[in-house]
Order: sequence, then C-alpha cells, then structure tokens
Amino acid sequence: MKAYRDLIEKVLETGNKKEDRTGVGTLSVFGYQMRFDLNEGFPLLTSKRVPFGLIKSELLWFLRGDTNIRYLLEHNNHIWDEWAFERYVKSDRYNGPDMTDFGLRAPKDEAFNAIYQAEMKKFQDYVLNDAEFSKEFGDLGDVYGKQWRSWEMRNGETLDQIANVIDQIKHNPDSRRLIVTAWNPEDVPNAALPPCHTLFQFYVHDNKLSCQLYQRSADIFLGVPFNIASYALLTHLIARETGLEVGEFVHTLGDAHLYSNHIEAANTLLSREPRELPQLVIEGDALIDEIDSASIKVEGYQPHPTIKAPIAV
Ligand code: DHF
Ligand code: TMP
Repeated sequence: MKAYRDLIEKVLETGNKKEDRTGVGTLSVFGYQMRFDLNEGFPLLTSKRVPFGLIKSELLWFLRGDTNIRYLLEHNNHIWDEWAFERYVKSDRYNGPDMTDFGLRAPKDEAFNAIYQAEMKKFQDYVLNDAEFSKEFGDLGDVYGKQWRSWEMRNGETLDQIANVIDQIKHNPDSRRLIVTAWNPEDVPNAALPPCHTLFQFYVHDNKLSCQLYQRSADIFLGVPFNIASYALLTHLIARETGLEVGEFVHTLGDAHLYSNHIEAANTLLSREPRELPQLVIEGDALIDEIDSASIKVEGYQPHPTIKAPIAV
C-alpha cells in the first residue's frame, strides 16, 4: 500500500489550496494514478483500521441495485446517512429544529451537535420502521445501484451493466469495451451525491482480470481507503464468476484532495510502519447475485488503530 502513502505525501507537499462545495477547504491535486497488484494481498490499509464489514455491505448494496439506505441501516452501516438526512431536512416534510449546514456545525458546536444527533436518530428510526417514509426519504436517488443494474434506456427498458459486463468478460475477454458507468448526465441532478467512482473498465490478460476505476473526486483520508478495498473486492468477485484469476486494480483519480481538517490525521497515518496485507477469502460458490456478506472474509488483518476524522457533508 505504498502507493497510498505516496499519494498522501504528494498532496501534502504539492497540493493546491482549494475551496470546495462543503465549505471545509482542501489541499488538492488533479490527476493521479495508483496500481495495486491483487496477488500481493488484499489492499486494505494497515496504517489505520478500515472497517471491511461496511465496505462489504456497501458493495453488496450496489450489486443488489439498491439505492435506499434502509438496507445499509439494517446492516448497521451508517456511511450514507448524512446524504439521505440532508434531503429530508431540506424537504417540506421536515419541521424540526434548523439543520442548515449541519455537517459544518456539528463538529464545532456541542449544543447543536446534541440536537443534530437526536434528529438523526429519529430519522434513522423512521427509515428503518416506516415503509412509506423510507420509500420517500431513505432513497438517495439515481446513484450507483440504479445505474449499475437498471440504467434507464430511451425505449423505456432498463439495462443491467453488471450482468452485461460479466457476460462480455466470459465470451469476449479481449474486448476493449468492458465498461460500467455510473455517470449518467441526465440523472446527475437527481442524485443525493453525484457518483464519485464514476466509471470502471475491465481488462483480461494471461487469464487474469484487472480493473481500472476513474474516480472524479477523491477524499483521500476517508473515501479512498474504502474505494480501493471495494473495487478490489468487486474485481475478486467478478474474476471468480468468470473463471479468471485476479490481476491489478488501477485507481485513477481526478480531484484528489485532503480536507484541511484531515491533515493531522494523515500525518499520524504516515508516522506508522505499514504491516503485512491481509488475504481475502470467499467461501462457497454463490454468484454475485446471491452471495452474502458472511461468506466474504479477510484473514490476517492486523491494522494499527482507527484514526477518527470528521466527514465533509
Ligand atoms: N463525502 C465525503 N466528503 N467524503 C467521502 O469519502 C464520502 N464517502 C461517501 C459519501 N460521501 C462522502 C460514502 N463512503 C466513510 C467512509 C466511506 C464513505 C462514507 C463515510 C467514513 O466515515 N468512514 C469512517 C468510519 C465510519 C464508520 O465507522 O461508520 C472511517 O474512519 O473510515
Ligand atoms: P463532491 O460531489 O463535491 O465532489 O463531493 C464528494 C466528496 O465525497 C468528495 O470529497 C469525494 C468524496 N467521496 C469519495 O472520496 N469516495 C466515495 O466513494 C464517495 C461516495 C465520495
């Protein structure tokens, strides 16, 4: 995972000071590429603990074609809560205390944070227990699950990009068109957060499956460790289903940024000695559409402790 450390160093040394949508501010570079040989171990960061369980349930959620956080909440996964909550508090239905800029205010204002946490808890309970509410406010709109599994076509039908790419990898492995895109310009305005991991391509050589991702926007400290492990896992799952070994994961970044309130955390991470990578184990032979979280494990993961950092909303 030296590639990841190099990225942090590069941004700390040469990053441009840049304001951003969230109001937090970043150090950012434009255009960067990392390569991970998936035969050298599973690329889950060891310099801080990265919660692999959350990565699995998020990927299985995408693969189900689901866009509603209800499934994530049922699996104790809260990584998308803020973006569903934001839509709710901006809607006519919300009549609680003012939540303007909750993401910026909560870390700085203890009294506000208590009120925000209480509202967020209520929101989560509604999404989990009230089907009608969940349908309306648990949904993130036209995000990954929809674009991957049921892209809307002009003729009114839907297109399953994942099933198609698996079929093409099996029957036409030399194809240069093994692409899945989450970026649907028409749907961008109707996504709680326009897709960050935008487009990926597969490549088959020597019986090995490689994957390259173009990520338009990359939160280096929080999002990127998840994104690397998630696409590494996806590559393993698709290799398994198409009878191939795994090759490389190539991670190409557009705006790669370190939020200004993550710099200290990033330096802590750099001060730590990297450890041996874990191994991925997938039990049984269930295919992508039936596989459950329990049959996917990492073994030998002995990371340094968690480093907490606030997420920019
Ligand atoms: N917004 C921003 N600003 N950065 C992101 O990385 C991001 N990622 C999203 C949605 N919006 C985003 C989806 N993925 C965490 C990691 C990935 C992710 C969302 C959140 C995160 O907070 N990770 C914490 C642990 C969280 C937990 O245990 O619940 C971490 O320390 O890795
Ligand atoms: P943006 O839409 O203004 O680019 O903000 C999205 C933020 O979320 C940005 O910091 C990148 C980050 N992000 C990731 O790094 N990885 C992800 O998987 C997701 C969903 C978001």
